[in-house]
Amino acid sequence: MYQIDLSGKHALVSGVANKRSLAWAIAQELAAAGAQIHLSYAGERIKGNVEKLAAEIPGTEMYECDVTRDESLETCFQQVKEKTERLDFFVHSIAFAQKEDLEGKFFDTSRDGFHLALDVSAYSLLAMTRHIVPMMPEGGSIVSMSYIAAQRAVPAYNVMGTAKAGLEQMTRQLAWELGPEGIRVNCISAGPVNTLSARGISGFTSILKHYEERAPLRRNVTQKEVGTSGLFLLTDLSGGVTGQTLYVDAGYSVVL
Ligand code: NAD
Ligand code: IMJ
Repeated sequence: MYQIDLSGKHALVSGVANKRSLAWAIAQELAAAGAQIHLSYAGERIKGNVEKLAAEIPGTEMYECDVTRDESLETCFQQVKEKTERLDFFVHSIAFAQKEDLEGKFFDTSRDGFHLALDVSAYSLLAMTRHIVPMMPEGGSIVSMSYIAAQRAVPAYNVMGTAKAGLEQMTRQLAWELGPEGIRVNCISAGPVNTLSARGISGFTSILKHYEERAPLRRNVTQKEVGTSGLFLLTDLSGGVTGQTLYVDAGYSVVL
């Protein structure tokens, strides 16, 4: 029987807000394979939620990390280092744009709105990776979360598409830079999943229906499927894979 044993391995997973979060799906798969889980969360407002989830996986550590603030990043990684000197896996599952920038005209995006979306959703991968690389002296694996709007025009996704295009480019550039250190860097381009970040979007239900009709599998992907793909990209199962964007979208992206 084939078994993945991650006991003794440490994973830092960012972006858990509640039980629907894609980050939580990946954390659950890592934990089921035996990894020690470290969760970073955005702030006080969601701490209670994350505490309840963390309690489901005994031994899980939690750290506050608002990626827009350098002091918060510093404090977070100081605290992580007090718990573990080594990390094997890092999951970046963070995105944010102002609501108004996901509704109006793309060309009306303000300078501040553009900066905020790119700062939270793309730059934060660099800022966190900078802290993580020294904690992966014997190699490791990094995964972030993208969406097809990085490559295609998608109604209303606007500045988030710019951020995801950046994230996919950063995945390739980091893969090149960190390959010699034995660190692989990939991203998952997920089909739509009903999470906090998706459900507020006007017309989200019709987007789910559109995927169901058009995707080769004639259905939407599940949170669990994003979780198991995360496990694949993080572990040696995907040993030869780096710099890639893996579409976990029921095949939607291959169809005209
Ligand atoms: P989610 O709302 O559960 O996760 C988004 C996370 O970003 C939250 O935990 C939130 O706290 C965090 N965040 C926002 N601002 C932050 C900040 N300043 N500092 C730290 N954290 C911050 O929703 P999700 O759908 O699980 O999103 C996770 C990732 O998956 C995002 O990158 C998203 O773009 C991507 N994604 C989602 C879908 C989907 O349909 N749900 C599809 C493709 C890609
Ligand atoms: C988001 C906006 C527009 C269309 C969208 C999405 N589609 C999907 C999403 C079709 C699937 C969800 N998604 C992939 C995201 O990355 C969402 C990011 C996001 C969501 C919000 C909502 C609340 C808010 N700011 C946000 N910032 C980023 O205030």
